[in-house]
Amino acid sequence: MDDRQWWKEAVVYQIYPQSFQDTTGSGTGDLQGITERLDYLKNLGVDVIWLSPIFESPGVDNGYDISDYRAINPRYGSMADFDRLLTEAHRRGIKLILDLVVNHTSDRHPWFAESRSSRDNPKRDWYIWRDGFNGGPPNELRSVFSGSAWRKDEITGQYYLHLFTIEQPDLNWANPEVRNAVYDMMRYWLDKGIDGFRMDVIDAICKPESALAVSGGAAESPFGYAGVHEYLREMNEKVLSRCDIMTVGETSSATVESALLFAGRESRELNMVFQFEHMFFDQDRQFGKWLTKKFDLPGLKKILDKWQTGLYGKAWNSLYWNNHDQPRVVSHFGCDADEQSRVLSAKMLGLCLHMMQGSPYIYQGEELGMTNTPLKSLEDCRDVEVFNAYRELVEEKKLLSHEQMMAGIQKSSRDNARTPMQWDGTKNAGFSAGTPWIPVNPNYRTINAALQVQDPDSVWSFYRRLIKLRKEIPVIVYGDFEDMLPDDRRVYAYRRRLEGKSLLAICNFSGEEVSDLDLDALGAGKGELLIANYDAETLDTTRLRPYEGRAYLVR
Ligand code: TEU
Repeated sequence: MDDRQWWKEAVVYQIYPQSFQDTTGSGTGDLQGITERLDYLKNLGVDVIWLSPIFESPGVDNGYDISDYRAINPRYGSMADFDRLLTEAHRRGIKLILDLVVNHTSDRHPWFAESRSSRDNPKRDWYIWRDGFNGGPPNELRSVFSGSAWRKDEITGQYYLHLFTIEQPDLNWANPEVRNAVYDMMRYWLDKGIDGFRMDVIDAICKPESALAVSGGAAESPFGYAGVHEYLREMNEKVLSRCDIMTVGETSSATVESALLFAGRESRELNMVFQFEHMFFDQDRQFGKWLTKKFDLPGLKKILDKWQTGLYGKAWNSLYWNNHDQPRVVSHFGCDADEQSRVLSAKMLGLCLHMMQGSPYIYQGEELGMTNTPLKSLEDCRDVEVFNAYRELVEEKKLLSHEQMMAGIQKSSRDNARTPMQWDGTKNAGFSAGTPWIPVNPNYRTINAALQVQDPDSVWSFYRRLIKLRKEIPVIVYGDFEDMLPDDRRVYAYRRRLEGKSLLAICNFSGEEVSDLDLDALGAGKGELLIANYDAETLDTTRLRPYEGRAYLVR
């Protein structure tokens, strides 16, 4: 068995504070609201909460543009509110990790104000400045949020690098002063008692010269540049290794090979990483998330199989379908066309993920089977990524029609994940007594926590049972992995084995009945049924009903 660690056995719940619970009527969630909902999370059974950024920020990218790493955004409350939240979480045995956003700061951070003030300011080299080329940007590097990754600053006439919005200038990690300032800030929060970090864009913090050259031409992307490992080993040695904490890197460039470095048992960098292959696999090569292909289960299985087997015994997987950047999984990989399909597919997706090897992450509302939200016009949207992409693809370059872009926004916009948590059927789903910063999903009267917490057949109760199983059955956490039907286009069936025990998970991703599989041959007949999304007495081994999910323990 892999060496036992608490973070390997933990289930993490991601909270997007802006949309979780508002207690002041501001229309924005706050820390007091999270504290008031801790018993809900304890009841669900999660072990760790990850808070998306709560720090001082102008909010251009909803808090991923930080202007003071040691101050709480007053929209969310005070440092006393944070201290109370941390105390109350720990009192309930729930750990708390923060979102470390140090690839870039806000352009309103004092560090950047100094850096941009003059070419010889002592903090000039805390950010990445280059001369232009022939009257334009230094090179053709592009921002993730559309357009050039270079912005000309009139004060000194040089360009600064921003891999995201122009309001998010990239820090220069090659400068040891920057690294030490980040490490000091990390220690500040660790000294307050937090239990770890989720590290934003951590695979892009090291920029090779080939990404920054003043050439006017193509430039190498910094995402995944190998130099990052030197910085992470230093961070581990100087900060992370001194505490019993959990760390997860957001690494959209990660491959199994690089993950073995980021999260390898011997690599002394991070505990695990978020890979993105299963999130990107159905995206268009040219238009990315704005044009997605039809769902392809074999494509998804191939990726997840590779990660399950590629890291086993060498590194640790994170497991997620959702976060604040992804559309709701029941709308993305399941079916939200009718209530029965929504509930069945939400449970099946939960079972498929939680029976795998790795630490599962639940994004707020996923445990309710929350769906994408109607985004019929740009007025329904709030995300800077959407507005930048629409301007570039529809208005400037005319590469997509308005209708094509709106269809892509409906399917893939991050706003789908950012509508308020649906607590109950009262005004604004119980999220706020004021006007929510983003409209509540209109289906909140039928999809909300109040309806589900008491209902043993709800998605919420199913997720609660999945979490409980993980605590009771070691093969779920530490077992190996084998895909039993790799070529089947409808069904994901895999086996986990550990010390003579084996677990079998069978998931019908299709809305059709499947009756041509020998489930007995897979071991279904001999096993003890652990959990299923149809009534146990109706199961048989000759068929799988639409979106049917089952897990068996085969002794
Ligand atoms: O996201 C980084 C990242 O990989 C994004 O490009 C992500 O793929 C994109 O948002 C999907 O459309 C992190 C944060 O999770 C995101 O919310 C921030 O906007 C971004 O970094 C900048 O901090």
